[in-house]
Amino acid sequence: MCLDMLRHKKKVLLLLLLMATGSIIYYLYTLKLERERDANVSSTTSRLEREISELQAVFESEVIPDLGALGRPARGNWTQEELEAMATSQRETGYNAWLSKRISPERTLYDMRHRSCKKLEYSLEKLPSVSVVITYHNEEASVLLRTLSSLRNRTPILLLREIILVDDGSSSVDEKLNDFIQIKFLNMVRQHRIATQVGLMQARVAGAQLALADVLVFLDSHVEVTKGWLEPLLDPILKNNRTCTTPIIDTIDYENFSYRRGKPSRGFFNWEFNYIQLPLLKEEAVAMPAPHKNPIMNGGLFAIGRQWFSELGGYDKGLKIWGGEQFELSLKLWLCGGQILEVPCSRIGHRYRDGKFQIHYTDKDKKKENKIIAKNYRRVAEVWLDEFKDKIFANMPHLTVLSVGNLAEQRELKKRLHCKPFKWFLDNLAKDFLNLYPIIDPAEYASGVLQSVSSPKLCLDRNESRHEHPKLSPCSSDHVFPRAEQHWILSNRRELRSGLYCLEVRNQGKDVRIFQCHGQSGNQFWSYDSKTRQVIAGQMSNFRQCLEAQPKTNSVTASVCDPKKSSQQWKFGYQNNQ
Ligand code: UD2
Ligand code: MN
Repeated sequence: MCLDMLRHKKKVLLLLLLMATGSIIYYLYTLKLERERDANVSSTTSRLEREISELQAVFESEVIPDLGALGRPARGNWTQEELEAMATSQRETGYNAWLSKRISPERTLYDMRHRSCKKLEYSLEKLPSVSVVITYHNEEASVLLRTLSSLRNRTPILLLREIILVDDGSSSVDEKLNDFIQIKFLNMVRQHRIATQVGLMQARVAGAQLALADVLVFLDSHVEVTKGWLEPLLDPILKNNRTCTTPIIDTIDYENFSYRRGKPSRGFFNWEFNYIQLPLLKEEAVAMPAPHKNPIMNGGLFAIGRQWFSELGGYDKGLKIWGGEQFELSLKLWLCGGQILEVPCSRIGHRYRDGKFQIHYTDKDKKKENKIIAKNYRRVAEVWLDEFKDKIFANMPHLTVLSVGNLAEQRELKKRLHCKPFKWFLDNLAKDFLNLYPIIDPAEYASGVLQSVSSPKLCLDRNESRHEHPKLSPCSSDHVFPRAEQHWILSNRRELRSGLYCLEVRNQGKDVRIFQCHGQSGNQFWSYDSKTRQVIAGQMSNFRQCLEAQPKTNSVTASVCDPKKSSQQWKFGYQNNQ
């Protein structure tokens, strides 16, 4: 019995010894694993750190600390050489790209919200999270990085599910920049490249299709968001999921990158499809900074429920490259049961471009681009403006000679969603609009070249090089979409316009000159008689004179009208009564 107990004790002891040894071995093993992991982690961290600093050297080494901080104008004691570099970069891109590289992507911005906005409190758990969709075509690295940094630095992390960055067929892929974005913003940014440019509309739709969050926020690639920008944009969507919200768009100066306050407004378009801003209604101004109705969004910066965006079919697939999509989406939103609210407590800065700088998204071929934009406009007018489309066509007659493509899908959608007519939009959202932009009955209108009948190789040219003196120059081959200096529009105000300039008579009709359009009729009043082909100046019959070609001097004069004179006869590129 005693012997048995002794044997048993020995066994227990042995077992205990075995267990202890096992534990020690296990402990040592885990210690080793931990050490290895630590070594791995620190080698990964140092690798990451190394990579970051290498890439920082590529993209951020020129940054001058505090330059442009708080959104102040970025000024410095620049040398002559530096000033020239700035001017060159601005000529090439429409903004001071040279300076942009020197302003920190993490720069601070002054909080310019209305004081009552700063007091608003939101419960972040209740607000939906967002997928920010940014599309770009050939965007400058420093600009893109500042856009992303501002988002990371000024968005509550709980609400920012992801940033989807869509490269819409930029001419070259910057692998280094892509790596830098991945490392710098870790798993916040998802990059998607579309190999061949599809235009901002379809690129945004592609981004939206990748999105995971319930709310989409679309932004241009050259913006900076400011403190508290997101929460007030989400609140109205939470209350009504067919709401689209827009921030106040502040201005980032294209020359010195200063951050300037934008005004609250109600967006609209005039009868030439230019985006315009109407003043707030009285009651809206009083209720500031509460959200107010925004008939037409500016286009680039807005938040919308993912589901609602998809029910609306995203953007019309026939819209290409750039332009007009803001009208399409806004009209569709309002007419098909939704609403757009501008939210003054949310402010985002947008860097516009120098107005003199023309956008070039199609291989620098301006003419091709104008045609694409014109076609986009025509599609929007045909589908959404009903009988009011004629008001647009009266000002932009060239739209009517373009092939508009298939509209069946858009019309089907309009029916399916029981969308209201455009008249409802005018009556309910912009009664003041018609007072500001009255509908003038379209008179005869025409657009394109003015080709001399007596010298058919020559066309009227606004003569960019010799200010104010129009001339005759060899006609562009395309008579409806000629080059800009030969493109004349007989507007429904009866101006003979080329861009911002108008043809006018001076010295009791002796001289014909080019001057900025003054909109006062008078010496800028013209008509075109399609029977006699005369271009006639003056409103009163006793004051009428006709435009006459002087091919010997390649100039034009105004003379007593004589229908037999072929030098007074002109062919217009396109006339509405043809
Ligand atoms: C305004 C809008 C813009 C858009 C445009 C009309 C604002 C602040 N901006 O002009 O969002 O609605 O009106 O269409 O409201 N892009 C592409 N692919 C292209 C062309 C452009 O991804 O083929 C990108 C471009 O890089 C930019 C965005 O689309 O991020 C808008 O283009 P923009 O900045 O030239 O337009 P913007 O601000 O002059
Ligand atoms: Mn833009």
